[in-house]
Amino acid sequence: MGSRNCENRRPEDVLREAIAGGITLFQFREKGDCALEGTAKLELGRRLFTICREHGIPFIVNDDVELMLALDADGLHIGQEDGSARAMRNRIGDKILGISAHDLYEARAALADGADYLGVGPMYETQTKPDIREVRGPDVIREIRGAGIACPIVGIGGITHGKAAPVIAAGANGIAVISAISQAIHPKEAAKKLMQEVRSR
Ligand code: 3NM
Repeated sequence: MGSRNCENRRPEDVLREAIAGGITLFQFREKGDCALEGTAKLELGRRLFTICREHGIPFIVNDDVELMLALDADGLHIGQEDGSARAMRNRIGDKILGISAHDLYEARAALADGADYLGVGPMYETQTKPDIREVRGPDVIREIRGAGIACPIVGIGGITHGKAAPVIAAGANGIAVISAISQAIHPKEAAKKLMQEVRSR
């Protein structure tokens, strides 16, 4: 999540509520129209990182290795279009490296390049990311697991309450969501319900 996903609320408040609702990891993803850049992005990242630290929540930076290194955050997440995964692995040492994968081929390549976990999506249609790939649903995760890949996997893309369980049933360890929490009227309650659904599997 980043500032663009929070409508007219402060990202700090949304994050605090999400943590109170039980999220287990946070990824700072400052993207989209009018996304913050430079010092403003660094400062928001620092404030959100501080909140995560206070609550023992790992903090991953999306697609900005310089920011990740500047904050000494817990890890970096990159997509397929974000440069060489192997080069990123070399730059961040033993920090967490997450890579987005959309099929078995990309999953294998990501692990060969040093990914610690995979974000697999899009599970469902979503308005949050304009340039998503074809929606193939939880079956992609089933296919990756079927090939013997045992690394941590989170499903992502359009996951809302009621749609998390099929993702976990397909073999994911968890789910990654933006709007289902950041756009909820009560982010804490939204996170809590999603967590219950994930844990009920
Ligand atoms: N990556 P929401 S889908 C950031 O398919 C992102 O790789 C995706 O937001 C992928 O939970 C997505 O609001 C958007 O749908 C996730």
